[in-house]
Amino acid sequence: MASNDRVRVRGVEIHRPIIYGNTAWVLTPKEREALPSPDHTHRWTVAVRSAASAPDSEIVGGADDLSYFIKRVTFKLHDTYPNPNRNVDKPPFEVSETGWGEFEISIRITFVQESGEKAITFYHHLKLHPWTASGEPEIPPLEAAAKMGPVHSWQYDEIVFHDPYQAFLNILTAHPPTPLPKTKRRPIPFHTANPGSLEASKGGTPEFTQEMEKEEAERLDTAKQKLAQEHSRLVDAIVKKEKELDALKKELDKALQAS
Ligand code: SLL
Repeated sequence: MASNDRVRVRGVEIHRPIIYGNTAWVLTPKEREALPSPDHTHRWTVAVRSAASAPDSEIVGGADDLSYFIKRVTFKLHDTYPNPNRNVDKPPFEVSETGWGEFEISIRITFVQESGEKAITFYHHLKLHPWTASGEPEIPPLEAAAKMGPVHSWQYDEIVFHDPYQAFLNILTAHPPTPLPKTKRRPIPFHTANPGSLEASKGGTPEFTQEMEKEEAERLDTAKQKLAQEHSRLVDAIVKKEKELDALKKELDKALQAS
């Protein structure tokens, strides 16, 4: 490594978009019979991928190979699984399993040595059962779920590097991420932060878009405005109550003096 490679480039912030989450499929009765544990009802894949999808791909995201900046992804599964700590040292950064239950998966990303970055850890709730509009039963019967197709649960995020080492910055800039499509050309991934997207998420392999990012920013803006309104409403109510309290105190003083 050249000596200036170990110098941090101050003031630079560079990010890489990723998605993490899972896709789950209901096992057919035949597939279940073939398993060592026939109580398993689903097959699933949990993964960390690039946000952009390859054209006409059946998988969510994954257009870019992320191994230029990711050295290892460790998926920590539920303790009911053998060797629950699964280290994946090369792409695709994913684990496929079968099972019967949903649980929290811890995902730890270790970056390439040149980065000098600490590993990051976050969580994904493994989703096996279809998303439902509120009011419908939580978990539909398996046969019904099978007809609805695979379940997708994916989160978009950006890994931000502050003041990167020169060597790492060179690596990053040599690998620009594939941009997301501007607008929707496929179903969009459903997310609980946007419950209205249930219909738009149906009918095939979903894909993230730039439009979704914009809409998310707008939802955050609207929520912020609503909070500010609610805050000032409550402040007004407090001021009013304090005035009432003052008036009552004065009345009480008068009554005490008169007695
Ligand atoms: C639940 N809290 O009760 C969760 C636990 C565990 C999931 C889910 C099978 C593992 C195996 C499996 O699906 N475990 O048999 O290897 O819903």
